[in-house]
Amino acid sequence: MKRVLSGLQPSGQLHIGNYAGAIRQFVDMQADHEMFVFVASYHALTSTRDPDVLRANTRQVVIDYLAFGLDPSAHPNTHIYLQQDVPQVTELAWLLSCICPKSQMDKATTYKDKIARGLSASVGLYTYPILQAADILSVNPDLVPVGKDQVQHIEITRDLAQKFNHAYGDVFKIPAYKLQDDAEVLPGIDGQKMSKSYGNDIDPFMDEKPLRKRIMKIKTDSTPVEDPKDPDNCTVFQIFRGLAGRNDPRTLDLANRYRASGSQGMGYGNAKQALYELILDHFADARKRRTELINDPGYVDKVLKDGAAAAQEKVADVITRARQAVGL
Ligand code: AQP
Repeated sequence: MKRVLSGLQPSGQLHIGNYAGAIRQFVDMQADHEMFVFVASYHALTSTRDPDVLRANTRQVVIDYLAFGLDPSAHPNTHIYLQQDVPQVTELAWLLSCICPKSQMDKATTYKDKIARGLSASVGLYTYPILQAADILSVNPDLVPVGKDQVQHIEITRDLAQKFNHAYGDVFKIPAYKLQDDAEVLPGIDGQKMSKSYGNDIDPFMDEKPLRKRIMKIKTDSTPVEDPKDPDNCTVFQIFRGLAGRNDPRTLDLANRYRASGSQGMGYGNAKQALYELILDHFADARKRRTELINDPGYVDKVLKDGAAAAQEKVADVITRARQAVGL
């Protein structure tokens, strides 16, 4: 059984981009993979300064992983844990940072994107890919499922692992990455990449009324109802396609409605309504499960305790070998 590692930052409420680009793959993989899925709480410190907010978001990500369908009780090989429960990853990050050329961090595009969008240019944000590499390498995974925007970070991880092995002997397995078949970066309501911390996200767990209001706010152009529209240039359609799937009959049908004209023409309001209904339908089970989980904190605590123990076992082995290799 192949081992898989992935994680998300608790930098805000998870959104449908996180689900479509990442979590959906974890859920699909758990039947026949050993899953290590963590909550990247150290990483979230690059953007979150309020301790209560960090604590609440961290807990919420765990609940949402479970609500979206990660299920350690049905799949004993699925382990969910908090990054702070394996603090050895920060030591590993230091060992990796000592073999990482500064120029490699200079090239990281997510750092530039995040600065451009207003995050403070901390050293932590700058070396974020090194800590991510440490997270990955710490459990010796075979495979890392990613969204398109994270591919560069996995390339950095593979490169650092190779550099380390070259300098000190074989310590790390070089992990492969897996892009979801028709993975897309979902835009947010402003047309930019949907992100937890940019105020442009769609939270699939919102109550129906505010959810619909949010979807109606998605930015569109002013093409009149009776004119044909290009679905590929429309944020509403891009989100719909990312969630339903490129070849799903509902996506193909909506694309045809965009292209229709005259009395058959469709207004953007109808496309938004279709997206709203898709979200309610797609997340119906997850929304129900989430309410149950919020009322069962004991179960969530147990998931985290078991997950931390499973991760600790793997990390202890890797860090011991890495320390010996460098001469500590
Ligand atoms: N808009 C998106 N479309 C598709 N996939 C996405 N992912 C994030 N946004 C989209 C995928 O979700 C995972 C999230 O990883 P992360 O939480 O470590 O950081 P991120 O990519 O920086 O996520 P956000 O939502 O944009 O958060 P903030 O605002 O904190 O930066 C990754 O697998 C990513 O590909």
